[in-house]
Amino acid sequence: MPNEQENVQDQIDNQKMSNEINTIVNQEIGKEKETVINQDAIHVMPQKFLPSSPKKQLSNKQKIILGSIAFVVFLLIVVGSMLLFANLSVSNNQAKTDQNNVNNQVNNQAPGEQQLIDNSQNNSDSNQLATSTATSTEPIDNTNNQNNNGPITPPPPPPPPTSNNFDQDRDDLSIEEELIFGTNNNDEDTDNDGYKDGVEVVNLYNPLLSNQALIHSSLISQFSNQTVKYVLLKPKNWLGQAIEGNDLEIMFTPDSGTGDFMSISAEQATANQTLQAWAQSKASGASLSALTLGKEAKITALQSKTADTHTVFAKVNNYFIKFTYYIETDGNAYFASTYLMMLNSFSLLK
Ligand SMILES: [Ca+2]
Ligand SMILES: [Ca+2]
Ligand SMILES: [Ca+2]
Repeated sequence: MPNEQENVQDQIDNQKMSNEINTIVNQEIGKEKETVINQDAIHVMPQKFLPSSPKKQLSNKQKIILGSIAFVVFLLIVVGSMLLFANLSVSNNQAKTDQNNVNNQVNNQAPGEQQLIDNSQNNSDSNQLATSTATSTEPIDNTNNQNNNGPITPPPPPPPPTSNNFDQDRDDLSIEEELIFGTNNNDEDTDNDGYKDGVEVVNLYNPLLSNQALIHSSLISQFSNQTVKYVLLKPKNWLGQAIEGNDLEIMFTPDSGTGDFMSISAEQATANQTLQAWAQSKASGASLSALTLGKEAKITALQSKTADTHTVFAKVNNYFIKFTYYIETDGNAYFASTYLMMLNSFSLLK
């Protein structure tokens, strides 16, 4: 019996051992199979078919913080925009105020003051007119230059000549005029009598000879109109002719090529129209002020001129006349002193 039991026990042990061995062998075989299968089953799915990785979900705390930051940034943008807009509005208002102030200053400027400035900007006429009257016993009527609103600001000094060649010796005669009167372009007082060349010409004195009237100069001639009955001096080489045979329209043409010219047009005066009304109708809206025409003739009727003195109105016998200096488009009054000389020499024929 004991032998039988030992045999049974041996069989059992052998069976266990056999099972364990089988188990171990099977495990090893399985590993090998698994390894072989895994090597054969290598398969890479294209990335586009793979499910995307889930996004991180924000926590509620993070959401609150991000929302607060966005709100603060939005507030800053709004406040900044409002400040910028307000600043621009203030700047615009300030600019408008400044412009209004400038306009008010201009509008408040007295007409007489504006005229003084305009005259000073004119290259030489007003200065020459002032110079001519300085040596004359006949004062110019300056009543229109008076300012009732306060003191008049003195006009600025006259601007320099537009070019060095225009009037380089500053005697109020341009180069063209120095040629007309035979004076020295580099000497303000050619005959050394103490009076500038231009001053002598405007006041009807010969700038080449001391104390001689201009009418005796060989460079000057008289022009007379027998219809309207006036006479005046003109440069000898200038053409003075009736336009289309009509003695009422006279044109004076310089012999130089500057394009400047002068004209005297006359119109029969009517009993029911004053010179001032007629002149205003011809002045194209320009303001008129008083002027003494023809110092030699002592014309007593009211005469007037435009602000630049380049148009003068007068009543001569039974005619209204308009005496105009037309300046070529370059703006230089080449014959300003000659024009004043002609105005001052204007007189009535007996
Ligand atoms: Ca000169
Ligand atoms: Ca000179
Ligand atoms: Ca002189």
